[in-house]
Amino acid sequence: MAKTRVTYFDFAGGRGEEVRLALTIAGLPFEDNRIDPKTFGQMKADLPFASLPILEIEGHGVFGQTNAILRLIGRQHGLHPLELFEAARHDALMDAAEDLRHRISPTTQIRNAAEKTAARQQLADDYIPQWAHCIERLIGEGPFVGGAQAGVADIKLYMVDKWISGGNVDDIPTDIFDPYPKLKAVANGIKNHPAVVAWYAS
Ligand SMILES: N[C@@H](CCC(=O)N[C@@H](CS)C(=O)NCC(=O)O)C(=O)O
Repeated sequence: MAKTRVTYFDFAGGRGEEVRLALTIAGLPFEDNRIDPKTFGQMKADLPFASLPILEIEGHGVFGQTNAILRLIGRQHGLHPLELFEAARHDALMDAAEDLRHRISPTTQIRNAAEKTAARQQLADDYIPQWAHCIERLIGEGPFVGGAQAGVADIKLYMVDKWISGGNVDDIPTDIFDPYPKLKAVANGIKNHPAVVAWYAS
């Protein structure tokens, strides 16, 4: 089997954790290369997109862009649809997870505390409920995006829910996704997936 290595920062969240979980659910052994942010600057210029995560597969090269990595793993291991129209629905949800990140992440750079709170309250009042409503409409019968089987789109939604419902973003209520049972079912399905439970227990 080709050697596989994931490189990301040393925490159980963000885009790198999505890749780790995809490989974990796929049952694919991988080297979990966790780097110190202090050393990131030295490697940045050599990365495909000057960012992490990256996935290295022996004999195939180095891959960047999280959703592309997830789709690669997903298609290889039955975690992403091969049928084009169904894949487009999963892809849309994956890209929407990135949209949400791109709305919230810039608020971490706001130095003024009152301004930061106001920006996040605005997101909590407006953008995030609209986002969750759109996600809820697209999920289908559940419990996962593709029905009975978990896939990489579910991992993306799980990570978003873990980030926000886990209280990691001040001023955004941790129960903001509670009115969206399909989204919560997806998140809980990944959280309680036997491979994920085993991953966090190890
Ligand atoms: N579109 C890229 C974004 C990657 C990204 O921004 N990664 C962050 C960590 S989650 C990073 O490397 N930040 C450091 C930097 O950009 O200097 C992806 O989806 O992989």
